[in-house]
Amino acid sequence: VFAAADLGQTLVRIPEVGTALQPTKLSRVLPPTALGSWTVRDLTNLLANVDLWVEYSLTGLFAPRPEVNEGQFFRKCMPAREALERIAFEGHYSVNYYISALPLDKRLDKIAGRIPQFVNGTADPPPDRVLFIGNTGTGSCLHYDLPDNLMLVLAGEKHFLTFSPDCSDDLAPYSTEHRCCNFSTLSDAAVRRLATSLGSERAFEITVRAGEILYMPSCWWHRTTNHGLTVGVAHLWAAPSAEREHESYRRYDKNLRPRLRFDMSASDKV
Ligand SMILES: O=C(O)CCC(=O)C(=O)O
Repeated sequence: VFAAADLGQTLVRIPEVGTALQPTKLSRVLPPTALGSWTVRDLTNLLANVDLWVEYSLTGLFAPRPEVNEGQFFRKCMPAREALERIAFEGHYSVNYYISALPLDKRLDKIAGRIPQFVNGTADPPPDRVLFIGNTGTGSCLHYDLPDNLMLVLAGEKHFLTFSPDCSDDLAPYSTEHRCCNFSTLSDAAVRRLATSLGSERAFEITVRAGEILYMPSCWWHRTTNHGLTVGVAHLWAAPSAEREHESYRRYDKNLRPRLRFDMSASDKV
């Protein structure tokens, strides 16, 4: 991945990560002027009355695992204003709310326009940019993606626990009709135990702070947790290496498809 961010007059070239195809923070940190302000008030003004999907649960990590999570993890469509209030005051509600993987370029022009534009080595912008907004304790359970990802953290702090692609057999992936095999069925406690038992080349942690950019290569497993009100944008490009991995990605899909079903489009189940 070779990316650049257009910061007004200056084109900042982010150095190529090189041949070390493992999750790496890029050496370039975006200056505060390029990050902008991302308080709850700013976000509320920018999103105004947009309706969006919010994940929520009593425990922090939203985990779409129907066999264990029935009745524990939910999604609901609500006005952004309400979602952001719940995120800001989650301690008061005793529930974790997470705006997760919200497509940025389709409906959220005002926010999209404030985020530095990244391009790859052939000057293509990412086909997908998705937004994550959550408070302390929220995050995403262990999964991997086929595209390469540059995760830009605009506010707060995002912790990644990553596992190399060759750990897949230890991580018990599953698939559904809607999803590929890219989610683990292990509990979060089991994921953390496994990480300590594997060598640091196969499993390690990275903290990404406001202004920092993490390169997450295709097919690397990752689990995230947010600290403080955290705003992050994932920039997703399908790299040539994704093509090579495509077969193993599909393999689990075929083998595991009949076992589990989960309807991500289902609305609030409370
Ligand atoms: O920030 C998050 O919670 C998840 C980010 C992520 O896993 C992704 O973009 O693939």
